[in-house]
Amino acid sequence: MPTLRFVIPDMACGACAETITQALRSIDPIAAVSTDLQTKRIEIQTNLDQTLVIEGIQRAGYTVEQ
Ligand SMILES: [Cu+2]
Repeated sequence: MPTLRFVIPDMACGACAETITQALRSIDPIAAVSTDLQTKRIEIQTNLDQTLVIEGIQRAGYTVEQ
């Protein structure tokens, strides 16, 4: 699966990371999501289109930087 990488500046704690991970799993149940709170980076392995992934994160309430 392709890997998408973004920066999420507002991802401040584990609860944020969990909220975002759940939001992504709801649109792709087999997505592999890894987050790094230090660098605010997220890595998502998914076959979904990048636009859908960004929208999913934004719908969860977070800003996405590429
Ligand atoms: Cu948080």
